[in-house]
Amino acid sequence: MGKIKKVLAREVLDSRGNPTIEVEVMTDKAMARAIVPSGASTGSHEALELRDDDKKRFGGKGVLKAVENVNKVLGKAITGLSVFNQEKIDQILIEKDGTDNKSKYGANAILGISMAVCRVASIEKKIGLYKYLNEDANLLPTPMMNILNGGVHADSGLDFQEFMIIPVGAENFKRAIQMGAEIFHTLGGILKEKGLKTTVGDEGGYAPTLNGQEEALDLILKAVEKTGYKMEKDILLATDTASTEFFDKKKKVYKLRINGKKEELKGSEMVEYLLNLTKKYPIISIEDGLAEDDFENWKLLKEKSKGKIQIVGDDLFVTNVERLQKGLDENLANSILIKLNQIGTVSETIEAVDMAELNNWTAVISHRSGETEDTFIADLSVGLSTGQIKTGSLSRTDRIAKYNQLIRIEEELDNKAIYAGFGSFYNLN
Ligand code: 2PG
Ligand code: MG
Repeated sequence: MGKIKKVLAREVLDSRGNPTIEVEVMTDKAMARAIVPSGASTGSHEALELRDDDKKRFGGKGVLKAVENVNKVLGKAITGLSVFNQEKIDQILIEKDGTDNKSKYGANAILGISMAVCRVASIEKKIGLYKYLNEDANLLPTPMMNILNGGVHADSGLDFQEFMIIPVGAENFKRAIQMGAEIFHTLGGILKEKGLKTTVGDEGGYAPTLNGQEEALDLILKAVEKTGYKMEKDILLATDTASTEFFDKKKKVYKLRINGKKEELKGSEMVEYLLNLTKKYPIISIEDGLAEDDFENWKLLKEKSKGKIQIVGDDLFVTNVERLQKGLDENLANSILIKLNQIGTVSETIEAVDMAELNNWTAVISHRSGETEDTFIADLSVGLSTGQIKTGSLSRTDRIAKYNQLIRIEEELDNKAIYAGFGSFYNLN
């Protein structure tokens, strides 16, 4: 029962209209498919996303090589195996590739298979994917909703990539989504009144032209209040500064606009700038406040924030247990962002979450800026009981699909469901 009969890959499109890989895994009784997402502000230590580099197709972004690797090599390597043996299948794929960063066959090719295997196994068992990951799972994650987009995800002129609201005070997940959507629409109204753009960026948040981080945060505070919610009681803020993107490696400075003025901040000044923002605004979580290899200043930020702020490593850790171990040893953060395609298999992703939790760090399941209709990460966040998910704004179906799946999961769990809320941020290490 549950033996893999066929594995089939094809090229489809992601939310930015770029090619990505979809994989189908078939058994005698069932079939499941998975689509792999793709980042824009990628860390240099991520597993390799294989692209064709054939400029005649999709500007070189085609994934036909990865598709062929699944159809001709990787699929055959796991045909006949039981879909219930996720770890063994992932191990075979890793060994078949044989490189440290999955560059032979592509992390996108490998991950597509890994996710589809996991999903078809849940279909074989006739249970939800989240339940297949853990039959006792009942924790709904607190969503971090990116309602203002900047950095490489938008043309807003904002250097910080993401400005997120977290409905910590909601009584359940469904209510959290309602709160987020109401605030998102109020913010749209405020921007319109001010004559600012209400078009959205890659993750569905507004992308108005603003003169810096403070203006963005002030607008969000105004929107929360005008909607009738209270900062700190109902809503906390988070930011992904994605600092690797504006770090000048040669000069070792962070180049960003603050209140309309171009500034160059040394690492220690960047740390001060971030800490000052947390004093002025109720920011509970800062992701990638420093560049991916600026370890010294990560350490400084962690020390100076004194366990009051969630310090999340994304480009810093790239969902990789070796990088995470360094972070644990050197006390660089207290949280890891989790992205399946940074590492390339479901098993290794679970390993990274387990390692974080074992060390009392938080783990935030995350989408990529190039997403699809696939809702795997919604189930993953519940199945792994991480209590936190970051999956974009309250517009665009590639983001909303994940929220809708979580609404369904909460309904299925009925009175067993627990919404993480404030609990996500208790006991920060
Ligand atoms: C990030 C992600 C998702 P990207 O930096 O956290 O928001 O962006 O997928 O472009 O790396
Ligand atoms: Mg990030």
